[in-house]
Amino acid sequence: MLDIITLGEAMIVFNPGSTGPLQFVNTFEKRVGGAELNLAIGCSRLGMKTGYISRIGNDEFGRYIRHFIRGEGIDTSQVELVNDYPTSLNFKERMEDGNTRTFYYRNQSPMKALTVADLDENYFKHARVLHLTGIYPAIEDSNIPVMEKAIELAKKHDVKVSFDPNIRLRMWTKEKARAVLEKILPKVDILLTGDDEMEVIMGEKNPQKIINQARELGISFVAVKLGEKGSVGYYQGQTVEAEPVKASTVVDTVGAGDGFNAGVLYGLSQNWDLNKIMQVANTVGSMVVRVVGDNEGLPYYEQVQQRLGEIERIER
Ligand code: KDG
Repeated sequence: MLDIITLGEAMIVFNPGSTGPLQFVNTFEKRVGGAELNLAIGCSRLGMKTGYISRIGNDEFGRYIRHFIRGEGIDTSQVELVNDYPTSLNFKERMEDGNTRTFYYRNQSPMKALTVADLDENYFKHARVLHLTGIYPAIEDSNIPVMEKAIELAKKHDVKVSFDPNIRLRMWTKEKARAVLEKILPKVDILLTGDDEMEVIMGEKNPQKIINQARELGISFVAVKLGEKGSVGYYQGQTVEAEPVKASTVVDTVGAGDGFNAGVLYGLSQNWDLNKIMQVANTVGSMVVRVVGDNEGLPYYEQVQQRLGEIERIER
């Protein structure tokens, strides 16, 4: 049985060797990224059994990514290397204050090779939660029916659907994102979103109003991420406004939301109360931004406990 399965595209991320505008950066470091993969890594490090459904290029980068995913203890039985498309890339620009911009090279995405017929029903039968994002349907229109089929299989086998809109405006317009994602929302059980993303989809930025609308759609768990202002969660009749957890230093904000999501899904799997779920999720998110890279800063559960002062951190 897998606690979490997720579907999406992994990419090679070229991290700049220096801060400042990308045109003046001369060296890059090869890393791995992709929102759904970051989430899977976060969940795996926290202690959950995770599986990843993906297609990557049958090339040097694709082979490297598959090793990397396996190294994180994630099941790769549904990851295939395909011949007709190269592994996607993105180049990151990082400013001194930790702010980033991402430049994608992914219009020949290997995810185009994943069809409805490729989804293995048996994989869904043995999963507890399916996590999806709005990035996968933004890559290519033909991904939309595959995503719908994944949701249908999840519903058929009583697998909870977790969803983060992760709206990437470099990949589609607000209008297109809204048209596609508003149809997904009524099928979601766990909504993990930024307030600005719900403004695009629901026309609403206020966390309480987002929660109200989400509840009307039948969504049982809602977390609204507010960046430096913390987050607001709703579950089983209770609303919690969770204080932000201050990061000791901010060097790279990419992946913080995925870390937050992993914290929520871990907390739900442990049947924690909402206060604890939100506190741990904020803590995981804050630990990601201290480290350069999209997933390198994702903590193991023991490190979360140390950060919360629950257990002692022994240096040497
Ligand atoms: O959430 C972080 C991801 O967005 C990043 O790792 C890679 O830009 C990316 C993407 O499209 O998944």
